[in-house]
Amino acid sequence: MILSTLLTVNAQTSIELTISTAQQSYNRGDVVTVSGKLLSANQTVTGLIGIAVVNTQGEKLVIRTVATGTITNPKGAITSAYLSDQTGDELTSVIAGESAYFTISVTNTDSIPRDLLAAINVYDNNGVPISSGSIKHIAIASGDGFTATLPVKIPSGVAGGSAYAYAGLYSEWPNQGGYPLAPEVSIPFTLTGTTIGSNQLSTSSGNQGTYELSFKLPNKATIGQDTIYVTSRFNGLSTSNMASFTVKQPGDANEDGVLDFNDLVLFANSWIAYYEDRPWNQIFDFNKDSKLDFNDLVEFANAWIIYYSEV
Ligand SMILES: [Ca+2]
Ligand SMILES: [Ca+2]
Repeated sequence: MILSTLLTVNAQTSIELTISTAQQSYNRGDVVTVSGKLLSANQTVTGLIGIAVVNTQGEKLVIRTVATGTITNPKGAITSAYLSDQTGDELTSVIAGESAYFTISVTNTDSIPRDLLAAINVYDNNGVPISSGSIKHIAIASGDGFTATLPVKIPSGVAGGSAYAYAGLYSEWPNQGGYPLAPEVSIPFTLTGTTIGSNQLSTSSGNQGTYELSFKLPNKATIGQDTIYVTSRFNGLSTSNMASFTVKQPGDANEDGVLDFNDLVLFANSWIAYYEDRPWNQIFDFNKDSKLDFNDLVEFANAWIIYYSEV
């Protein structure tokens, strides 16, 4: 009797987080879109989703929080977050190739002591995640918090113009079972000293229990498998899920992770085959129009230039 009651309660409070990506494999430079739903007892609910994307070398590319609706009682708060100098004085722009500093103040608004991990994830004007920084303090008492100035290295050669950093607050890294404690705070700033980008910014959205996040893979993203970790906590229950996608080098027809003369030979062979109406390698159909023509040659040349550029 008691057992069956417990089982009923568990079924009613079950929590689930779904995740999917638009594609299973992406080329370097492609826009990746991650989406899913937060479900409690099979109904979509409002909560915070922590998202971490880790590449095949274990490096964190993305660390973000997306809400699936309007959050009313978070367990923590980011009371301020801004671009600053080393001493915490506010700035509006940073030069590519130099260190940036972000000053972030966080509070434990829960009734119990909590570990607080504050993270900054910086994106360039093309929506490419370029850098991150973090700090963790353990056992922060209820109502207490801290302020920290986090150094973040901004690589040279990133896309300049309007850029964003996102400040997040977690119980631990989402790829280590942590969940978000507060809605993320976006920090607009100007990135100078580099070529202006295409203003194709990273986007995130969430409503009615759903979430979506998009970002652009770096042109020099590590080839291999990236793993996406998503986590949430709803009504005292934690949940997590994961998915993965493969990162490929565009034009790498022999799939050895390198773009070189061997791939150029395969391109030439496909070109001849296409015009002789024989089977050809679809990997070279960059614009996905089922033709192999000048447009694809231009794309192949672009991939070649990017592959052999310094940044
Ligand atoms: Ca190759
Ligand atoms: Ca084509």
